[in-house]
Amino acid sequence: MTISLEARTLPPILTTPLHVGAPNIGPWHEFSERSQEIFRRRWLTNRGPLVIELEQKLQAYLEVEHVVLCANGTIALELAAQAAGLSGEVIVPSFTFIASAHALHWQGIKPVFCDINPHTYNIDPDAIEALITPATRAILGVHLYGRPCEIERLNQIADRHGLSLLFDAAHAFGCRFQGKPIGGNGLCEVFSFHATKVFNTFEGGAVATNDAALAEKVRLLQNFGFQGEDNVIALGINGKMPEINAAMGLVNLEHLDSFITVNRGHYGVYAQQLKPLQGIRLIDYPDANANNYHYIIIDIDEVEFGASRDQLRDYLRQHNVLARRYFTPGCHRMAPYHDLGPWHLPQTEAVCERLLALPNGTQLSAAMVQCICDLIRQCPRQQLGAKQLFEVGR
Ligand code: T4K
Repeated sequence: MTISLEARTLPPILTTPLHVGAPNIGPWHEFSERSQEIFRRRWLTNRGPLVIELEQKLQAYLEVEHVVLCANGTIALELAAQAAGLSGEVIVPSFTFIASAHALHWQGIKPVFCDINPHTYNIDPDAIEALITPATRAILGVHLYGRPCEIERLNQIADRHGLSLLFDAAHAFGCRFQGKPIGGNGLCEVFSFHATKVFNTFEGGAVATNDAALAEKVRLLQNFGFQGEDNVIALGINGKMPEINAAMGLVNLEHLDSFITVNRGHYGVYAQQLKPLQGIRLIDYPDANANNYHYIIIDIDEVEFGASRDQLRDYLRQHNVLARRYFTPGCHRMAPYHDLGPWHLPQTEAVCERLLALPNGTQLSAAMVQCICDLIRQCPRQQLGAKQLFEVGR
């Protein structure tokens, strides 16, 4: 039996497109004041006072000794890899944004893709040791959706095999692990402050570390390798953050708590509204590790829900809800990595078919979240079971 549920007329509040990743932005007048300072000083980039101020504030916020602001998260990952002296092979999950792999490969390192734990969506510590070869130099864990990796187990594996441990913490700004902010684990943790992140500097990123030598090396490499005014001592690049980006960061940092509060409120509405829907599971953020609630990720069981992830995505897009398939396909299926295989990543393959990211953030009101959930409920489905018919009829 096929039952099609007709969508209601589009509610007026969903008449403009809702993006996943619409930026959270502090008040214009605060940014304008900071920008005027930059104009007055005529100091635009190359570690100006606003970059220094933001680095200091981030060190305090992240409870780490060193934060080096960078032009973006990808270049921050590259700088971290080079400063750490990595080469050969680095073990990394395939289920992540492509930049985690690209940053390594741009450094001439082969990313060796590891499967994920399907319950956490993070790198599976049980799958790592089988991938270690004489060429392996490090593990790059990714705290996907801000949910911390199994940090202690990764530490143990890295110690046992003499590997470096680094983290791609692009999603995890404002998140905590066992009461401590994400930022101080492993050799370093790397953040993205791209427009779409919970905390943005337009574009931007940072290497956070408690290792003074590593921080110094990252600073050297992000400024062409200059020591002093005219002496280059290493193969560097331009990876610096301009002042205007730091101005945005200083404003947004003041308002970060309110952004997270809004995210958390919306997450609560999603959780309540989606709970009765069979076949849809909102990924959870256990209280033990504070999260920034920035990612609203649903895991769709196609058989139970009666529509596939892609059918639901298409339906939502028709109604101005621009849901995203973060992160499909896995990195291993894309260029240039599919040619570096074969890869055996059954959990990654399965999860790639099921997850969908929904809008969140200060662009939304609770009523809009409610409308998105209504749309999900109204998505045309096949072979509705008795329980679903009951839910739909409520
Ligand atoms: N590691 C991980 C795990 C990452 O997720 C990322 C970045 C990185 C490393 C690298 O960090 P960065 O070098 O980027 O600092 C987006 C972002 O560009 C990327 O930063 C992010 N992860 C990734 C998850 O998402 P796209 O290609 O999906 O972006 P795009 O342009 O489609 O934007 C996403 C949505 O946001 C769109 O639907 C529109 C909306 N949007 C976007 C921008 C830029 C806005 O509403 N306003 C905006 O200004 O990659």
